[in-house]
Amino acid sequence: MERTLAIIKPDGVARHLAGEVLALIEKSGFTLVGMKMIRLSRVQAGRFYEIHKEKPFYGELLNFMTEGPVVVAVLEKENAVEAWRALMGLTNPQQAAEGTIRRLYAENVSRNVVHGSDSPENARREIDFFFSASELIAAEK
Ligand code: DAT
Ligand code: MG
Repeated sequence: MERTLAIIKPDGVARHLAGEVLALIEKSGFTLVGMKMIRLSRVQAGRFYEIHKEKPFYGELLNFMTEGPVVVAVLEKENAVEAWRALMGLTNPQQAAEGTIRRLYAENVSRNVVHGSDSPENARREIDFFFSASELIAAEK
């Protein structure tokens, strides 16, 4: 079993899409093993997206990610990282496949409703960024 980090971004929460997104996650066979709603500080958002700090959209990304609350969740499934990226769809909703969350709900490339880790290593880093061990359901033995 693998774990990955999902975020329902401020646009998703503000547009009352959190339930829809969680329903798609559960219908796709993921198990929720941790979840909370938080408002990111600019410092937190900056650290979370540090890999993008040289990108032209970094400032816009931090403005967006701090504009309202987000839902952060840890999802468990076989190949969870890849499976969650597949359910989210490509970054740009115009390029995202039919039936993916971004194709269904995202307004554009910067306001794209959801985040997902892009590798198992980054998933571990991102899960640790938001959750302590006691906030996660223990792995099945
Ligand atoms: P993803 O979220 O699909 O992993 P990413 O890691 O390349 O995509 O970028 C992180 C976020 O930054 C992305 O979800 C939205 C924003 N972003 C990426 N490319 C952008 C662009 N060309 N213009 C505006 N925002 C962008
Ligand atoms: Mg990414």
